[in-house]
Amino acid sequence: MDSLRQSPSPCSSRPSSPRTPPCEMPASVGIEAVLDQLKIKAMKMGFEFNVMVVGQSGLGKSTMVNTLFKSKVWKSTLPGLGVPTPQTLQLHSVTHVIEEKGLKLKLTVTDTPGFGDQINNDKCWEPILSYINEQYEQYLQEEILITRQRHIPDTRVHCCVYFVPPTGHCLRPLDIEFLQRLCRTVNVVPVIARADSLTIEEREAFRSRIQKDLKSHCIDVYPQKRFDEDANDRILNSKIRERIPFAVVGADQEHLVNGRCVLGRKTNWGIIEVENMAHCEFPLLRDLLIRSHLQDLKDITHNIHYENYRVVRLNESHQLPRGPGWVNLAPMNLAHASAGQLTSPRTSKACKQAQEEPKYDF
Ligand SMILES: Nc1nc2c(ncn2[C@@H]2O[C@H](COP(=O)(O)OP(=O)(O)OP(=O)(O)O)[C@@H](O)[C@H]2O)c(=O)[nH]1
Ligand SMILES: [Mg+2]
Repeated sequence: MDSLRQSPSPCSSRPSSPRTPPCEMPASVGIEAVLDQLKIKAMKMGFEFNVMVVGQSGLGKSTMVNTLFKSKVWKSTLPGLGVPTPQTLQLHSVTHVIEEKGLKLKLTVTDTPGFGDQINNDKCWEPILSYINEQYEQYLQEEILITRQRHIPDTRVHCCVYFVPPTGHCLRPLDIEFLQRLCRTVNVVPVIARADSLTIEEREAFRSRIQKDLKSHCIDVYPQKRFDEDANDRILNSKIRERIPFAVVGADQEHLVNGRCVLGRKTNWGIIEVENMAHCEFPLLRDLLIRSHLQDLKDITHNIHYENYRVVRLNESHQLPRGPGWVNLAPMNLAHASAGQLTSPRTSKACKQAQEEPKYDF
């Protein structure tokens, strides 16, 4: 009898008769062990995470890349840190493997040349969007192979940090146009660059004006409200949405403050500590990227942005599949593909109208 009672038999829905012993619900079948399996698998595989920094020239993008690598979470010994950052002339990526408690994170930060210093800034977003789409294309080309790799290398941009100049006024037309295009292709987190040039009150006023501009121009930055999955997401993400754009300060030099070694900018009146929330919101940006939303950024990239790209590419291939799994994808010029391509199927009606102009220029 004892052994009968202990064995997990799925008969709880049947009414028990006086002859048959009453069936009890098994205490647990051990489903939670899946979590351990997932953890072990994740430890073996590691994570790939790719961030891109974009914005006008001189706003501190390259410095921020160094700040990210030098800050507490990603403390590393990258060669070349500490020397003055030269102007970025071409798009380039820095990859670093961070290991913590046996878990590996392959973090790639792509630095981009600043835009906006030309007289004609027409289509200055093209090289950036081309790069982002090239990464989707590479992934797609691997994915559609009949014999494909078990693990497709993921170079897709999971988050694009957009630097807004600290004008203190509102978003400039160029920022609006750039952001509208970026947001349809990638997760975008805007930041107020060089925030040390604004007073606390100016920062707050500037932030709320930017938030208003983003709303009125239907620029859906990360974390997007429409992708909140439940009430918990809504609560956590609403708090983040209230603080975006984060007012950040970048630095790649360490200084001694009260016996502590801190990352900061030295001024005549003291040190601006980048990891001190009383000084700037860099910790919020870092925590969003690495601590709280890394997997969500990856999921939205894969399930929404890449999916949009994939659907359009497969639809436009004009070739009927020749057998199971066969797709012929014509090569695409990612910088000059025709307007109207790669439209997000999930855009809301109101935003769709606003987004019809300008159209996609890949
Ligand atoms: N005050 C202040 N200066 C900063 C900040 N971040 C960077 N700088 C300085 O701004 C200058 C330009 O920084 P970079 O990081 O090269 O700027 P960038 O955006 O990469 O510039 P491009 O490569 O030309 O696009 C450097 O002298 C930095 O030390 C900041 O948060 N506050
Ligand atoms: Mg640079």
